[in-house]
Amino acid sequence: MTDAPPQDAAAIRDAALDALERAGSADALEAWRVEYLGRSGRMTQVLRGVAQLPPDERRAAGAAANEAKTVLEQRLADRRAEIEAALAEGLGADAIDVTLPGRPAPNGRYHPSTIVMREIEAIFRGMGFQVAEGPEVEWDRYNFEMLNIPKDHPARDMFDTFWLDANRDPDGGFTTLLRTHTSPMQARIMEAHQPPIRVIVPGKCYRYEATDATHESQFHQIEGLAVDKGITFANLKHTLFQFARQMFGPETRIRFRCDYFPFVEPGVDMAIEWRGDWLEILGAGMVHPNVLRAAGYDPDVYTGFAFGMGPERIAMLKYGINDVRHFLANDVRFLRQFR
Ligand code: FA5
Repeated sequence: MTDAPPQDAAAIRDAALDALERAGSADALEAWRVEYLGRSGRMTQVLRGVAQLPPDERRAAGAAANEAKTVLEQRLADRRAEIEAALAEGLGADAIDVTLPGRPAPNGRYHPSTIVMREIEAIFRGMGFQVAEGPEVEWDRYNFEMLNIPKDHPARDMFDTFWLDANRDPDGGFTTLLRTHTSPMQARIMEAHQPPIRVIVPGKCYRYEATDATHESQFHQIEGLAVDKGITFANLKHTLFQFARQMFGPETRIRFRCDYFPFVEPGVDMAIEWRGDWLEILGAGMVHPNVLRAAGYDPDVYTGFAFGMGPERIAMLKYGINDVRHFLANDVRFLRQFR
């Protein structure tokens, strides 16, 4: 309560309306309400002051004060609505439309070579093979010599080689290269371990090829090697037969034909029957006695089999890919077809 003389309701109303126009936020509106219409607000005080007026003035002053208060309340409500509408409009501009379809965040995928190599690895792991990896920059000694391919051996022509200039022998000949196959790991593994050995070796290989639909200069191979007492060609056949059935289906037929690789004897290539055709998928054979000997094994005690396959060629069969060059072209339209 205040003892101050009653103020002019109309003057306060006009000042209040003026201030209300300048209040531009919900907080400013609330401050305005407290100032004019709150418990001790200025208009509230005018109304209370009416009681102190002489009786003959009360009725008119009371009516004027009540009317002024009603005007202020009404205008406050309008102003509140205006500010809320402006706020909603502003929000609307930045609002998130939850009905829009989401922007896709594409997941990465495995490369088809990786998919096929993992599948092959899983099959051989299931048959008790370990998985090993070896260097892509290799010595002539492992890539050729220990595999029964001495210098000047014509079989070197089977492998168009990227030679490296890093090391030369005393005659100036190259001694290092990008491995042309995963077979050097046969020699490395036998040199470092004693039988029994059952291992597969996935990895990159390089050949100085004129590339075409079935030849890339970089590709993968998966080498297989089993060495023990009493390993026979029947073990090789059985292992590869089981592999083919798991990889290509339980009805898959396989065919072996004689082939020549200096590091096996006898040597074969294996084909599978695929959509009515026989397609070669790997080279294999019994580890040559010279290779066992070079690694320090006695070929009269130990025998072994080895094979080498190209996962890109296998992926081409499985997925119907018509050109090996797609694998390294890095075209996402090709790559996103595989998962
Ligand atoms: C070899 O490389 C032998 N080391 C395989 C082997 C291992 C035989 C153990 C006996 C015992 P070959 O050159 O055929 O063999 O290659 C084997 C596989 O590698 C081929 O069947 C093919 O699938 C793949 N391959 C070879 N060259 C290329 C190439 N340029 N592009 C893509 N894949 C290739």
